[in-house]
Formats: sequence, C-alpha cells, structure tokens
Amino acid sequence: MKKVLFLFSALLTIALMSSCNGDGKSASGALSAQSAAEKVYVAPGEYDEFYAFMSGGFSGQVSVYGLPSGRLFKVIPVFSVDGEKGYGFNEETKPLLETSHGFVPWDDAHHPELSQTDGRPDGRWLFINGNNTPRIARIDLRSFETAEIIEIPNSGGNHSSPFVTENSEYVVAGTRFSLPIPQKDVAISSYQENFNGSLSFISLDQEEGHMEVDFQILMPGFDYDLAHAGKGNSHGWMFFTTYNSEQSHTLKEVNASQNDKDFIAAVNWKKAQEYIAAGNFQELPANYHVNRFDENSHMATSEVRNTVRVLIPEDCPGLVYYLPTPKSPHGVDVDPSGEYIIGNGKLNADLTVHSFTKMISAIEQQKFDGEIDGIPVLSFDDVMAGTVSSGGLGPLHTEFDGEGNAYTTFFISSEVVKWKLETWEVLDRIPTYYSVGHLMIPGGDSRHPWGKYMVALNKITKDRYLPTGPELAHSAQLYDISGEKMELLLDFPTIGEPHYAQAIAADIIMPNSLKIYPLEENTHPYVAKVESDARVERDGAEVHVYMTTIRSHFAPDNIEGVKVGDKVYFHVTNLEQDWDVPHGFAVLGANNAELLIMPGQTETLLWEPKEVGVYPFYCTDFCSALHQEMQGYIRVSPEGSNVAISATTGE
Ligand SMILES: [Cu+2]
Repeated sequence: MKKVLFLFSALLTIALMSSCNGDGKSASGALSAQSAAEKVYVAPGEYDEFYAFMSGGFSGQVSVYGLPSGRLFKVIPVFSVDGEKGYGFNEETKPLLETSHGFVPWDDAHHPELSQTDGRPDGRWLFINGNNTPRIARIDLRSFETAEIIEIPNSGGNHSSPFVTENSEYVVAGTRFSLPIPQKDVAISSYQENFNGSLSFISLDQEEGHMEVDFQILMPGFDYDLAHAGKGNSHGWMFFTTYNSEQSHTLKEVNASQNDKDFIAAVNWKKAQEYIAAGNFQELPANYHVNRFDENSHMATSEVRNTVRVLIPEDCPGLVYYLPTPKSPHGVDVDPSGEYIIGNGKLNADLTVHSFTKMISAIEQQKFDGEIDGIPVLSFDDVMAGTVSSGGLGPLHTEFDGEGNAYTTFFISSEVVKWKLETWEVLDRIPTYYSVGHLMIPGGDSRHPWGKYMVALNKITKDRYLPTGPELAHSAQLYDISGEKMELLLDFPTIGEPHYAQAIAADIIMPNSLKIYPLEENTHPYVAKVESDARVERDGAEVHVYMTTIRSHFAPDNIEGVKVGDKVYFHVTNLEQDWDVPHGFAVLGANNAELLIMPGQTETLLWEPKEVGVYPFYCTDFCSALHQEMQGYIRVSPEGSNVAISATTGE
C-alpha cells in the first residue's frame, strides 16, 4: 500500500509541477505538491469523507463528487434528458419534464441545496432550481434520482432558488426577471406600471417531501437575485437580494447600476403564515405543473394547478422590509448564528454586514426611511453591523467555517478572502484560477458547517488543463481551510458549469443508500414479476411487451406479429435483486434512447417500426460473462398482415 501511495504521490507531484510551469503561474498558497497530493489521496477501495453535489449549470443536471479526491461518482439527470439513463426518453420519466409550456427537455440548473433539520444538512433530499422554465426539483438521496419537479408560476428566471429554511419548512424561489403578473400583452416601456416581482414559498411535506406552492408575495418590479434563510434567532425570516431597483427594462448593465444602494428584502414568513391562515390573500389564476415520481410504480405523474395564493405587502403590514445595501448586491449569506446578514455588492469592493438584532429593533421603533409599494425601507445606518474592507473587487458569495470565519469570493480580482466575523478584519486571501463565482464549504451555509475544505467554483479554466478545442471543462478547486492560511490542494474538471455546490459528511448519506427496488413492492401496471408472466398483448395498433431480464436473457426473446404502424411498448422488468446489476435495453431503429433498468424496476421504451424486417434488441449494460448473448429478435410484418402475435423464449 505504501508503495502505491508513494508512486501515486510522485505522479501527482510531477503532474502538479508541470501544471505550474511555462507562464510562471504557480499554485500560490499551495502546499508542496507532495503534501497537497497526500491530502487529497483516497486510496483504492477507501471512501471519500464528503459527498459533494455540484450543479451542472447549463447542462441541467447534478453531478456527485467525492471530497477530497474530486472523483466523479454519478451524474443525476434532472432538467435535461439523458440518453445514458433513458431519463426523459422512457415513458416513466417523461411526465417529470412536463410544464405549462409543454415538454421541456432542458434547463439551466444553478443552486443545489440540501434539506435541513435544526439548521443541519440532514441527507434526505437535494433541491435544485431550473432558471429558464422556472422549476424546482427534489432529488431523493436514497436513490440519487429526481423524485419531483414543481413549476413556479408568475416567475421568469428562477435564480434566487431553492434556498431552504432551518427545518425544511420551505424552499423559496424569487423571480430574477420581473414580469406582468398575471401575464398580459403590454408595452415593454410600461415596465414601471405593469411589471412585478414575485417571491414564492414552496412548502414541503416532511414525510414524502412533496412540494406545493404555499403562497407568493407580489413585489416591486426589481430583479430578485439570491436568497438565504434566517437561522437561530432569525429563524422565520428569509432574505432576498435585489438589483435593478431602478426598474429599467433596457441596457440594464448601465441602467440597473445607477442607484448607490439596492436592497435586501427581509421576509417574515411566519407572519405570512398568519395572513394566509386569516384569509388575507388574493387567489390569482395560475397554470403550473407538479410532477412526481412514485418509487413503487416506478412512474411519474404530472398534475396541473390552476390557482396560487398571493400576498400583497401593502395589505400585510410587517411582512416585508427593505434593507438598503450597496451596490447591486448578488449573494446574501447568513452566518451560522443567524445574526449577520452579509450583502455581497457585486459593484463594490466592500462587504456590507447587516445585524438581525438591529433590524428587529429598528422595526420595533418604526424607524423607516420611507416605503416602496407598501414595503417599509429601513435606514442603512440603523441596520448595519459593519463593513469588511476587503481590498478585493466584485464580491459575490460568502460561506462560513463554523469557527467564526467567513470566506468571500471576488469575481473580478479572482480570489477568495477569509475574514473574521464581528471584527470584520481580513485574515487571508488566495487566488483562484480563474474568476470564481460561488464557493462551497461543506455545510457552509448551515448552522453547523463542517469546515475543513473550501471549493471554489470557477467560471474560466483557460490554461489549467490540456486544451480541448474552444471549449474547456469548467473547473473546481479544492482548498484546505483547516489552518490559518488557505491552501490550494487540487483542481478538478466538472460537468457543465459548476455553478454552486453543497457537500455533506458521507456517513449521513451512505447508510441509507438504496441497493435494489424490492420486486414484491413493484406496482407498475405493466410489470412482469416472474418470467412466466412475460407475454405480448395487442390492443388495436398498440402492442405491449411484458418483458423480463435476468442474467443473461430476455423473456420473451423472439417476438412476432408486430406490424408496420404499430406502437410497440417494451415494458422491461429487471428481475435481479442484487446490488449494482442493472440491465439495459436497446432495439434497432428506436428514435429515443436505451433503457437502463435497476434491479426490481420496470421501464418502458416506445418503438414505432417503419419498415418490415427482423430487428435485433440487446442488453446495453455489461451484466455477466454472457452479456454478449443477451439479445433477441422482433419481427415486423406489413400493415394488414395476419401473422399472429407470438412471444417465445427458448423455443
Ligand atoms: Cu444484461
């Protein structure tokens, strides 16, 4: 083992050295390459300490990595179809991608967020937002599969989402782009009178995790950028950043950057619950889908909702307050105690820290600097706790290590700055390669950060890896933050844009990870639970193949009686009850994808043969020594032929 370790370290050393040559770029702040290599080395057969869940950005997916190794374990398809797993191609998962705009097989996924209990990531679920067609997905962390996708009505650009409250009472969603609410045909130049923002509170059923839009708040027509929940003392509040308080509708890079201060909106969601209970809301027409996957039937369903409850701040005193915050703030981050609300003004050099205690006392004393559409504006000086004079440029996001320190990314100066809560002094800074957006510390936005590591999620990779044409893999960088000084340990490429990430101690997830789906619990309407149930049934022009797989054959494996013009549904049940033995299914001429069927699961592929002939099908997932023999034929006869339906195995 020692020899292996030494060899690996030596190789990594060479690799690290050769990546630091040429243009004189060195991993500033890094340990010696060998000691960095040792810190990220997870020996063959050993496990990583953390699961990291990375958004895929414009790939629409979530990828699962181990930390500290940076090894990729899985890509979980969420908002984009995925031929590898048949996701969005098989009949069972198609309903997950239904929206009010029809079937939408792609999205731009930004912020993974773990469910929490008592402000601690609990390993039940992972949420992630879809920006373009506003949606939130819930991934079940037992199966690592997308279990639910809810569409967000009255929203455009679902960016400030899906941040979670301390006990997962809500995940939230704020619209980045304001819109006419409800939608209507108006001149774009009538923005100021006709456009509004919306903040959505999606409640979570604590048993099943089912999401419903509990209520929305109709807001002034600003851009709502990011959010974070209060915690501890500030539990019950949610904070959203805004920019474009200028309410411009064109050339926003200039016009939305005029005001010296925009706002953080502080929402008292417990107050909102009182208004809802008292019936003090408007019910607006809406049209949005709630899509759920059932683990027993292995099928998703899509339901339409037609109304949404909307709170109007003017009618709901005490619901929302505005905290003036310089300057087009991007991230809003709440420290583990819940007292400090950090506004990262992206056109600013300094960070603004608001105090929750001061905010409450200003509210109690009714010290307001005016109001906007019924929302009281607090005075900057009354709520500010301090300023971090960072010396950096373009602060975006802050996370915490649980030891009284905060870490903020600076996009323009391409660095992470470590600073101390309460004294606001800068303790350390380290470059990133290059242009860091979010950063992530395991548990770093919760009440109980694990600390130890920090991952920078970079927008630009440039010269960090072997070139691959005009497009380079995006990059994550792993830093050791256990000491006084941050130390760069590792670069690793990511899937799509690693927009944001979350990480959790592996031992919270591992014991609950599902190994198989019990066959006896399979309630799929087209399941065949034993090989003797395998058959083919014709229903008009539809043909249903009840097929089973087990190492190493399909039943049936010879099918006749299908005709040109038929819709053939292959319902394939994997009879295996053993961990890590999926079977695949592919048939010549299919216009969709393969099936990849987990043990005990049933999945359905639609096949529409266009020409007569005999077509082979086979298993795509290497499953046994006789995997290559796992194949069969289906015969297609002319329309109007009288070849009888038959399904045989071994005859
Ligand atoms: Cu197989």
